[in-house]
Amino acid sequence: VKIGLVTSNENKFIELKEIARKFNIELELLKGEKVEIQSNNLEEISKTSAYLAYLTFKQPLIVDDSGLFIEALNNFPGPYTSYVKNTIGLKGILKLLEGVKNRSAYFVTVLTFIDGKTIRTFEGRIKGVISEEMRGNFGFGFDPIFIPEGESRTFAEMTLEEKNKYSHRSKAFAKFADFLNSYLEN
Ligand code: ITT
Repeated sequence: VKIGLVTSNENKFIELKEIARKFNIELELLKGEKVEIQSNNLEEISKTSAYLAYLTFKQPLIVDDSGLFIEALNNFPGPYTSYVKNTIGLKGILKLLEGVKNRSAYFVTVLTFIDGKTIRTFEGRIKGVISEEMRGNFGFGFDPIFIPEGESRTFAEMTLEEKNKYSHRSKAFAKFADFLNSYLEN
């Protein structure tokens, strides 16, 4: 089967395409700016984006909405992760955490699937810690400062395949693939 992915972030597509391949799902990049409402709830944002994208593309598609939640910052930036990336950036986050002992954080991806008959969301989460400094050149976004649980390397120090083994995105996609299998049978 072929499913569209609406995103402006090519790195997401590269990751998801590889994850999808393992489930025999072909992902097609539908390049475009998603409409993102402002809300404190990632699921609500993801669902609305999917719905609005469907009105444009009118084909079975998914959108991926992700965020980084930092415990010591009361889960900031969460739904505002993209805005924070474009404003204070990774350096700004490291600065906010200077001298802070609790560096626990988690990444969440909420995938929404829509096809005109149904709309479903799938969540994936990975716990970890924020590193003391930026490390690594792979990946994108906040990867250079996020160390997943049980690892000593940041996501940006891992190959695509290694990151995919742990990532929030893979976990969300695995749930979606599971759903899609039984959905297509009926
Ligand atoms: P689209 O909305 O067009 O899909 P985006 O990059 O704006 O692309 P999000 O709003 O979901 O996507 O992303 C929020 C921010 O989180 C953004 O700055 C990303 O760089 C970052 N991000 C998302 N997934 C990430 C990951 O796996 N590793 C590191 N940073 C990530």
